[in-house]
Amino acid sequence: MSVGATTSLAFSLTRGSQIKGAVRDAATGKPLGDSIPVVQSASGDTVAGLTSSWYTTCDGTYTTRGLPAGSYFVRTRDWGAALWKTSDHREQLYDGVDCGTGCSNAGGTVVAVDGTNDRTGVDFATMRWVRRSDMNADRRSDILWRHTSGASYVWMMDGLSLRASTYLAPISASWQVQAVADFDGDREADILWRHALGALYVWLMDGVNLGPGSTYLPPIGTNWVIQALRDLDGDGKSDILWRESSSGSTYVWLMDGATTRASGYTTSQAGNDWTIQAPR
Ligand SMILES: [Ca+2]
Ligand SMILES: [Ca+2]
Ligand SMILES: [Ca+2]
Repeated sequence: MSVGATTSLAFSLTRGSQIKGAVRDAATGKPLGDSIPVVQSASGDTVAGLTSSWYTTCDGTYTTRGLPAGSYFVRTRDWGAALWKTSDHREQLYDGVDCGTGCSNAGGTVVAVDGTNDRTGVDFATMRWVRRSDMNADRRSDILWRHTSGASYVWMMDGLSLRASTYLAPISASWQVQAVADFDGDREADILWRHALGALYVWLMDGVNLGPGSTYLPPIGTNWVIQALRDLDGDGKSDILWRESSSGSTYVWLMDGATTRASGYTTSQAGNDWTIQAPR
């Protein structure tokens, strides 16, 4: 038996190109730290093992390293989608092609690199999924029924079909559904009730069940009418846009679950001869 060293195992490494960019929310411009830029070859194969930064960091930026010279397509992917959960943002193919989920390269702009120099500015501005009455966070709006007796019933929809259906907790017919919106940002719709006398109550839903934290909201006169429930500050939680019926004044509650985190008149006001068309 001989013992010795093997010599002259030489490597010649090529640096490769980097593709750099950022992913932001299209509506707010806020950086998205939950996206995964995916690099694919022109034939559609994912370029595996070459990304040292799989996901965007908290400032929304990303860098993929070690790319040999070639032509690539780059698209965003969401952490949620990667984990087989519901994603927050639609996927996007560079340059600006919105494709919801499962992007193909059709219509995308080629990102060419020479294997040495970096390519910067491969940026994305992606849209948040619109969910208005999605009770089970599957990105499909569901249908909430109310019977004349006061009973509430949900159809979990998938296109034309029902995935499931069930009654909700009983509540007096004196309470009316004001809106269905996601107040706590868990992607599952919550229910805002208003009593005939004006009281407000939020059901923070866990699917079709009442979750913890369901409670009354602060009192407000019945001359104030809910105009819309939308996310006005981009934190992923629906807020409440109020309008006073006689003056037309607009007032906002920024919500965090069933808590009014902040509130105030909008800094500009419009007279009653103006009607809000969106959001509604
Ligand atoms: Ca749904
Ligand atoms: Ca919710
Ligand atoms: Ca909000």
